[in-house]
Formats: sequence, structure tokens, C-alpha cells
Amino acid sequence: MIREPASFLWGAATSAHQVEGNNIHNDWWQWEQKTPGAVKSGAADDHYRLFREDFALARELGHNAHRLSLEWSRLELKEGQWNEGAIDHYREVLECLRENGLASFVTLHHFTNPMWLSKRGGWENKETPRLFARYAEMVAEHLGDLIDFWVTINEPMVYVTQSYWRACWPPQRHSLRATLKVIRHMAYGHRLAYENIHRVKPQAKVGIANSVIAFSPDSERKVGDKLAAGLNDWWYNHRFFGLTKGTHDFIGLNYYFPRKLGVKIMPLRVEQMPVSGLQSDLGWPIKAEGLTHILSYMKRYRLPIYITENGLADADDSRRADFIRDHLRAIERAQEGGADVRGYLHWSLLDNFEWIEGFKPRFGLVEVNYETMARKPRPSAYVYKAIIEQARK
Ligand code: IFM
Repeated sequence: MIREPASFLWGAATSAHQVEGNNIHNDWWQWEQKTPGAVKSGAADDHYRLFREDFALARELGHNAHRLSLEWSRLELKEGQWNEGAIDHYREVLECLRENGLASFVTLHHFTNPMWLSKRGGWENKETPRLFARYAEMVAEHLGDLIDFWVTINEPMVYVTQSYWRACWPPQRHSLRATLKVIRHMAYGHRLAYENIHRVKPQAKVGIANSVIAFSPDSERKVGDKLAAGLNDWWYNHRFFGLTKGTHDFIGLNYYFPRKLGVKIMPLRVEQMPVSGLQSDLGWPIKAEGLTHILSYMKRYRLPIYITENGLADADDSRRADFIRDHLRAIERAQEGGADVRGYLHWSLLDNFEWIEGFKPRFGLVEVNYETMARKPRPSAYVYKAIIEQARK
């Protein structure tokens, strides 16, 4: 049984570019237009217009929390100029969450950058942390009264790996120097934003949403495998927390899958080994016990923990209900072991634009018909609702 069920936060998450539609002033949009083969986000879920309907649905589904992101490129259309229309829009959005009894988790950076910033070198530019913190301060001043939890940056390690190492997301750079520089700048940006938000709202609860992977060695008897798993855990799961020590009021974790690592020789390399069992439509292995494992290590930060994302692509909804049940049990087990987990946000409320994978993966508790924009909760959404109701009894 989940501990403290009365105050536990139950809900789902989304991000601006993936659901709002027509975010024409950011780097992803520009990249989608000019890159051969790239899927265009277009109107996405038209959530920019339909947010009232979507939040009412979340409430009907038993949620009492919701995570969304603000689109920086809408709020700061031109460098240093705040867009009153966008501020008013997001006030309405956040007020609507309150009206529906949904606590808000608000992300400031979820993979997209305003075009003006990207033209100045994006996160490689040493000025960007300061510009990001100025944006955070503006949000605190104009919208801070409506924000319950702040997520400054979503999945910094994913962003930097995809954009500056694997070179498959904009700006498609492949450079170790740039990778290390961007991590440093993002960490500094988070620290400055943390200070600015707290200056305006001293009681604010500020953190990040860190992507975590449950790494394990292919063989417990091989030192190399164990070393590879340990190093990956340190770099991917903990490095960003290390660089931003002392500037977290909670630990936000996005957990999706485990990864088994084996060291091979001739040539020397680390390989991802197959993980047995069920997979999502994207081929991601499903292993809820990985979450218990991760949480048992995250206790060390001695901070409240929120699962800011957890979910799977499952178009026929054949695995989602069990997935949710099993991951909630994994959280219970971690709570029994002393992890202070206080909320669970499923990814995602709605089917949405899954970056380079386009619209094919279906992550939603709610199915979206992209032609009519009709919403239809999947059976698993009602299973989740029943779990929430049961826990609150
Ligand atoms: O859709 C993404 C989200 O933007 C960040 N976390 C992982 C999700 C599923 O891939």
C-alpha cells in the first residue's frame, strides 16, 4: 500500500512541444521543417486550445496533480521581451489546473529552445545559463503564485546526449567538448534559476526531472561488467545531481527501463545486452523492479522524491494497466525500504509527438485521434483511476 495515500500526488505529465501544437518559434519546429524525413509536430494535440477539456478529463480520471511545461519561445518571443499574450494564456492554464483540483508541476525547459537563443549557440553559449535564469525569474514573478512544484530542466542528460553526442536531435552536433560544455551550462542554468525562483518565491519547491536508467552488469562475476554498470550509473543517474548539489527541494525522476551492460574485448567495448521479458512498442524492456533499485539509491539525497515520468508506448493498451500496477508496487517496496516517494506522474496523459519517433508511439492514458482531435480514455486509464480511489479509501 502506498504510504501517506491522502497526500500522495497522482497524475500524469505532458510537455508543451509534444501536445500544444504550432510552437513555430522554437528550434525543434525549425528543424522539423528543414530536415528531410523529420516528422512535423504541426498541430500536435491542439492542447493549446483544448487544455480545459484535457484537465477536466484528468480530474475525471481521479488525478490530483499534473505536470506540464511552459514554452519558453512563446513567453520570450524576442530576446528580453516578455509576451503578455503568452503569460495570460499560461495564467489561464494554471488557473484551470487549480479549478480542477490538480497540483501543478511546471517545467521550464523540456528539450526546446527559442529560435533567437539557438541562433546564439543555444546551450553552448556561456550567456545561456543567465538568460535561462532571467526567464525563470520572469515566470516566478508573473505565474509563481500558481505553481506548486518547479522543474527547471527536463532530462538534461538525455537532451545533451541526443543533441550533442548522438547528433540525432537539433542542433545535431557530435562533439565531446560541446557535450561537456552543455552539461556544465545546464547545471549552472539550473543553479541560477533555483536562486532566482527562491528570491521571488522563498517557499517554492524547485527541482529537475532527471532521466534514470537501472543499470546492471551482465554478469555479477565479471569485474568489467560491474565497473561499466557502476560508471554508467554515476554518469547518467547522479552526475547532474552532483553538479547541482544543494539546489534541489525534491528529487524528480523519470524512469522507463533497465539496461544490462557487458564488456567485450577485441575491440574493447561496452555492449547493451538483451533483457528478457515484455517490451513496449518501442522495444524498451519493461522491468518495474528497476524502479525499486533506483529509488533505493536515491534515498541518499534525503529529499522527497516524485516520479515525474513513467510510462510506455502501448498502442493496443495491452500492457499499460499491468505496467502501472507493477511500478506502483515497486514504489511501495521502495517506500518500505525508506524512500520518501510522494507522487507518481504517468507519461503521458495524452498520446503525443514523440520527437524523432513522430506520432506513432502511443504513450497516452488517453488516446488522441489526430484527425478529429477527439480524446478517448483507454481502459488502463480507468484501472489507474481505480488504483487511486482504492489507495485513498
Ligand atoms: O516523450 C518523452 C519525454 O519528452 C521525455 N521523457 C521520455 C518520454 C518518452 O520517450
